[in-house]
Amino acid sequence: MNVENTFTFDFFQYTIVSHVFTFGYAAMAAGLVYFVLTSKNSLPRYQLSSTLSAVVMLSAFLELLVISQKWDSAFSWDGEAFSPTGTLFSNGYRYMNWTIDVPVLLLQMLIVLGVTGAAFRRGWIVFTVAGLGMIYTGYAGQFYEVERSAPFWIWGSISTVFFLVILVLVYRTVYGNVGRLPAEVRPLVKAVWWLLLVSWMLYPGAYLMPAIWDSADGVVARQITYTIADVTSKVVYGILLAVIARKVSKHEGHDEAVASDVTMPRGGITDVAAPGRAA
Ligand code: RET
Repeated sequence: MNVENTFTFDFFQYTIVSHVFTFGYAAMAAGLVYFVLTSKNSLPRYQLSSTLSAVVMLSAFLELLVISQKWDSAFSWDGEAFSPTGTLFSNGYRYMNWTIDVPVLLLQMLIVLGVTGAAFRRGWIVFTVAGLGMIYTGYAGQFYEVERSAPFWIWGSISTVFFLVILVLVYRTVYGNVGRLPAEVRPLVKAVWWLLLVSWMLYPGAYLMPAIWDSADGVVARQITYTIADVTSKVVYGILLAVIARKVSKHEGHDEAVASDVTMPRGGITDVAAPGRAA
């Protein structure tokens, strides 16, 4: 049972959540187009990362569409407010979506940062095991969020231990590999760490929201938090990795990466476009 089902919502609260969900799945659909169409701009060894971003986009698109439909059917206007219909809204779908997305997002990082061999296999195993441990213990805990009894706190704490393991390994992966990459992408690689840290921290924040702000407004804040977390940890993160992959590919002379660089001045075009110059 999630706290969403324990409140009635005024027109603004209900509608804002509805709109936020729509933004969420629209962003995933948009991301899907971007990742499919730009994957060839990088060397073949990085293209799997774009494919994996597309997998993340499709799974999140479907999950957010379902959750949005649940929201619509879980509440109806009774003349004064949107009140529960008896059909339950559930954040549990999110956890099932993370089962796919968390291991895949971390795998993408290993690919783009050029981790290979035994380090790649070890990283992939630790990320997957710790990721699933984090998700399923959190999933167990969220069933107790209404009463916030012991299991809510115990499962939440165990989940946090797995989360810390992941963060340590992400930090080591980023800072252990940044030096091998071309100088121009190093700030972007460090940005991967900061983006992941900040965007992933929003999820435990959303888990704790019922304990911090147990009201209809708290529900609105929680769904906005989840949506910001989803768009930053999946779409923005995927774009950042795609840009790093393209820049490294360009550095290594990959034709498509050179040709698709929109920031490179091209003689003829610059001449025509330059204002105040005789043709
Ligand atoms: C839970 C339970 C409470 C404690 C912690 C949690 C962490 C969740 C995280 C989820 C990340 C999800 C991502 C999904 C992208 O698709 C499970 C809420 C620490 C970090 C990145």
